[in-house]
Amino acid sequence: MQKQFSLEGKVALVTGASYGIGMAIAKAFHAAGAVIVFNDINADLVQKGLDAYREAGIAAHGYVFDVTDEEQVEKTIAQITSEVGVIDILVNNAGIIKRIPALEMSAKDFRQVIDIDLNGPFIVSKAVAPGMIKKGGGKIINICSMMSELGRETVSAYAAAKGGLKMLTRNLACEWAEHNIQVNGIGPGYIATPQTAPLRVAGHPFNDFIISKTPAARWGTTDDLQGPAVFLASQASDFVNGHILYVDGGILAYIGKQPK
Ligand code: NAP
Ligand code: GCO
Repeated sequence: MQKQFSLEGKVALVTGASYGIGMAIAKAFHAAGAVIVFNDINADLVQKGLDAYREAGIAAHGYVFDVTDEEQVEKTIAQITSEVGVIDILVNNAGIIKRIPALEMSAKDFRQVIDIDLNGPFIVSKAVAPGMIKKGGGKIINICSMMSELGRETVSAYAAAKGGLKMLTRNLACEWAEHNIQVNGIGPGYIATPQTAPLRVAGHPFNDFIISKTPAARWGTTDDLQGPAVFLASQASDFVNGHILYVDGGILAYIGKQPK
């Protein structure tokens, strides 16, 4: 059974993994035996990530590219393939959020979120898939969200992107299953990372709100995502396709605490 969950001999690319959820997933992949490749949007972030991986005893490979830039992506994926090896596992993790009421959000801001959170995963998946097909298979994991299923005020662009990412996951799963590529998603609940730091300020109403909406009654940690990610990256999930695995402490199952 351990072999089912082993990533020995695999090359894993995690986008936007200089810190946060991406780094936690990359560390879990390393512990399962994978060679770690990651990118971020600028050299300072990549260096910060390389230092952090080294401190954790991981000789990661870091590359600078913007997931929305098709030319940069294709060039760098070719470089990774020649310098490290064919990518067996791709995690489309890089993402941003803009919390702006829809009536106040510019089309430019809306487009930027869609570009990074939805177009980016398409562009990187399309660049990585040919190598997987040639090699006989691979794993793609898209990092979705509660907002793949639910809306809330101020996150219209993010919800549209993450809802689209859920359907992109399902569609690529259908197109590439015949090549033994399994495309799935992870839908984290509310996780303590820099992205949610503004919402976790002590006494912030949102903090109490999320605790009340989560049956597990706590914010998730990036460690909570490690096991699910290794499962979807390993042969243990070879017959799982187009599935979004929600790791949310029960949020999506919960109608809400009944008033006392
Ligand atoms: P994060 O702390 O903001 O990290 C995202 C990473 O992606 C950052 O390193 C960021 O770099 C990088 N990035 C942004 N735009 C990029 C681009 N165009 N090209 C390459 N890299 C880029 O986010 P996180 O909380 O770890 O979340 C990671 C993923 O999980 C995101 O897709 C997010 O939507 C999703 N998610 C998060 C939560 C949560 O509660 N935290 C829950 C569900 C889903 P910069 O530092 O320069 O922005
Ligand atoms: C927000 C949060 C969420 C989380 C995550 C939940 O403002 O509502 O940032 O969107 O990031 O996506 O799954």
